[in-house]
Parts: sequence; structure tokens; C-alpha cells
Amino acid sequence: MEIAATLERIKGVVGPRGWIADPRGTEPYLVEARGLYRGATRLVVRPASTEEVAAVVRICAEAGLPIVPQGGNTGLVGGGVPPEDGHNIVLALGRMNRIRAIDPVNFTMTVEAGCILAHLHQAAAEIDLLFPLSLGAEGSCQIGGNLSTNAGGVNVLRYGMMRDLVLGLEVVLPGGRVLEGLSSLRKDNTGYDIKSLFLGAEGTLGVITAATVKLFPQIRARATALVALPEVRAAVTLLGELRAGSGDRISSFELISRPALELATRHIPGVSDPLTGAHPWYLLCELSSARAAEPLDEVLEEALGAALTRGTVLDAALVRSERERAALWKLRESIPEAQRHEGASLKHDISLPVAVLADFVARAASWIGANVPDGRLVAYGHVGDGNLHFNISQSAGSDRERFLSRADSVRCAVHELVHEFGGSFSAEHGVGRTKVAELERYTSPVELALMRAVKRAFDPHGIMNPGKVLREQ
Ligand code: FAD
Ligand code: 2HG
Ligand code: ZN
Repeated sequence: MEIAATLERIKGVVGPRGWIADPRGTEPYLVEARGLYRGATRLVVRPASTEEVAAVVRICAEAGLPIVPQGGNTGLVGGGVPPEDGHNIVLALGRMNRIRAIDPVNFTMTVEAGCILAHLHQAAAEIDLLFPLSLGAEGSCQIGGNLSTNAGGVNVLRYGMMRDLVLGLEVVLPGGRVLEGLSSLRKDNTGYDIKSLFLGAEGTLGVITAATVKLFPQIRARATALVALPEVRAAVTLLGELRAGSGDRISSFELISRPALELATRHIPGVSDPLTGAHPWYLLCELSSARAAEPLDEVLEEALGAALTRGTVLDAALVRSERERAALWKLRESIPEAQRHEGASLKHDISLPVAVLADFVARAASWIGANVPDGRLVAYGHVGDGNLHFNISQSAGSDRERFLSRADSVRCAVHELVHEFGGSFSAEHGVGRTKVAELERYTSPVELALMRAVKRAFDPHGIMNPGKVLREQ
């Protein structure tokens, strides 16, 4: 069937509010957070129900029309952006934003894929419970995108990644059938865990339309501090000491390098450094508990005091109010935005065994110093999970295009070193279109063959987000 006729059938399914074709309206769906990719499409489809998604996908399957699912479009590897050739439609889930059920007895919530993450936090808080996935883009990313990228964020140390927080999924498969898997069971050993395949699949195996996620007791006590450190190794030492000393109450353990802190204080209004003097590294560390009576401030103060005496900590500022706490988190969460203000950046979302982090940073930083004269290392990240955003910002006054022209070779060198140290080239952002070659390079032939077999089994005609994660064969 002609493409124009196929698009008309799709429009008929979703009705006038369910599609956008004019270039001004489609624009926000075609560019990604850092402006690295700019795609094209003839139609953005915005279905309002699972039935509509299934009908649209069926039409696309019949016509062989490729689909790019999209949530909040905050992904950092280009997975949700359509290719430049304009041959894919974008299927944006934002109108599917209902909370279908909340079960405080079972500690679960069933939500549609287009729900914004921050809205899930609010919905859980209204019944005095917690949905713990938390990340800087939470005001605009959607749970469908979080599931599809297996998002991480700042609470992984305590609660795990998105994969650890989901019990059931509803998914429209590439042929248009609906996998009705909204289980709320915590125990269910009945064969292969099919839902797990969609978590981190980045829209290449189907369209997630709803999920049942876990809830937790609300946090009632917190202690938060910004801690200055002489070196990365001190963070790893402190992590072990604090886990033991606090009865494992750490929920966030975020490393911030001095250049990253400086970018945030320079570019983001209202962000300031609560410590005096310049230190090479900082930690934003938070202990939390669901028990109001826990003396977490004392625990943190004592542990930091002992570390100060030993010299593993140089200085520390404990927060004394919710306002001070929010200010510290703003400092941390605004670093990616501050990097954008500074110009172009080369981003490496890597993870390593915590024990080798310090050695890796020393080797990689010295390589960057010698080989990227127009760039500055702006490292930060979820050090408690061994996950660093080992980013490089272009230096002031340098040429953007020249700096970016080296992106591939720098990425190769950094990822090669990560591999040597036993780490991963994608800790939490996924593969998308940015890291397809890396997946081929660093995944064993056996695992890659299994991934390709899974892709063929779910999507034999290759209509789901083609070219993302796996190269077309
Ligand atoms: P999108 O960007 O729209 O899509 C991401 C991928 O999922 C694409 O491949 C898309 O095709 C697919 N997809 C989206 N919805 C569906 C669906 N319903 N069904 C099937 N496939 C779908 N990530 C982290 O892990 N940790 C962080 O700390 C973190 N912090 C961030 C901070 C900032 C400021 C920004 C801009 C991004 C950050 N990210 C982080 C990256 C990003 O926010 C996450 O990857 C997020 O999970 C993406 O959600 P989204 O709704 O924006 O998805
Ligand atoms: C964060 O932890 C995000 O702030 C974004 O994962 C990291 O932009 C980045 O490199
Ligand atoms: Zn991150």
C-alpha cells in the first residue's frame, strides 16, 4: 500500500488529537537533549490507549513501516530520535498518562507508559509511599522510557535500577498483538522471564504501554552532606566505612569533580559551593531511613569526623534544612545542563568495579590531558554504583566542530581502557544509535548471536526502532 494511504489509516485510528504532521509541531520529537541528532518524520502519532497503539502497530506491520517509540525524549544515546531519512513514524506515548491502580497493601502501582516520572513520585507520596527511581530528567522523562532504557539514577545503591523495580509489563508486540503481563506478583517462577527482555531494549522489541512497579515505605529521616575529598580512592574507602557504620543506610553516593562543580556554580543561577576552598573531588552523600527516629545526622557526622581525622576527608558540610538539601541536589542534578552551557561535550557513561575506579580515573585522566588539548575532564556520577559520567567539555574559546570531530577516537580510547579495567561502555543510558559499534565490539559473539536471535524472534520484519541497539543485518 502507498505510504500516504498507510499514514491516513493511522490518522483514522488515533483521531485528530492523535497525530502531528506539520513541521513546527513535529520539531520537538526530532531533536535530542544535546542537539547531537536531528531526525525527520512524516508523522508523529500520539495514541491515547493500548488499543490504539495495537491498531497503529498492526497497520505499520502490514505496510512494513518502521516505528520509533518515544517517551519524554530525554535519552542521551539518540534511541528515541528517528533517522534522518524520514521513513520512520514516531510513536509518542505522552497521552497515555493514567495511573491505572495503586495498591498500598501490595506496595504496587500500575501506570501507563506515558506517565512522567515525577508524577509517579507524587502519586506514591499521596498514599505515603515511595517510588524510588530518581534522576535529573524526572520532570520530563516517562516511565515507558525509563523501562526501555532500564534507567538508573541516584538511588540505585539502595533500590536498584528500573529492572529491579518492575513486576509486570503490558507490551504491544511488533505484529500488533498485546502481551498482557501486568502481574503484581513478587514471586512467579513460571518459565522464561519475557518481560525482562523489554527492559533496556530501547524500543527495539515492542512498545511498552503500561507497567506494574514496586513501591516502598516513605522516607522519614535523612542526613545529607557535601564532602570534600583529596582523591577518588577516598570515596571508595568512605563508601565501605559508611555502609558498615550506618547499617547500610546510604541511598545516594554521588561523586563530583571540581571542574563539574565549577560548571554548575558558574552557569546555573542559585547554585553555590557551601564549602570554602577548592578541592579536587566532592561527594554528595545521603543516608535515609523509613524510621523517623533514626539519628542519621549523628551517624554521618561521626563517620565524617573520623575520616577527617584520618585525612581521607578534607572538609564537609552537613545540611541542616530541607532548603539546604534541595540546594545540594540542585548542584548535583544541574551538572548536565551546566555542561551544555559550556559548549560541546563528549560523554562516556561508564561503569567499573568500584575497587578499580581510582586507578581507572588516574590512567584515563592522564590520557585525556595528553590527547585532548581542547577539552577538560568533567567527571561526576553515581560512584556508589561504580558508574561515572566520564565527560569531557570543550575548553573555553576552542572550536566546537574541531572538538567534536575527535569524538569517535576519544570514545574508542576511553572505552578501550574501560574494557581493560573490566567495565561497561554503557552503565545506564543504553546503546541507542550512539554505541551500536561498541555493542558489537565488546559483546561476546555468543551473546551477540543470542541478542540477534531475540530481535528476529520478536520483530522478524525489523519495524521496531531499526538501527538502534543492533545494526540491521
Ligand atoms: P526517550 O528518550 O523518549 O526514549 C529512550 C528510549 O526508549 C528510546 O530508544 C525509545 O525508543 C525508547 N522508548 C521510550 N518509550 C518507550 C515505550 N513506551 N516503549 C518502548 N520503547 C520506548 N538516565 C539514567 O539512567 N540515569 C540518570 O541519572 C539520568 N539523568 C539524566 C539527566 C538529564 C538532565 C537528562 C537529559 C537525561 C538523563 N538520563 C538519565 C537519561 C534519560 O533521562 C533516561 O534514559 C530516561 O530513562 C529516558 O526516558 P524518556 O521517557 O525520555 O525516553
Ligand atoms: C546524570 O547522572 C545523568 O546526571 C546525565 O545520567 C549524565 O549527561 C550526562 O552525562
Ligand atoms: Zn547518571
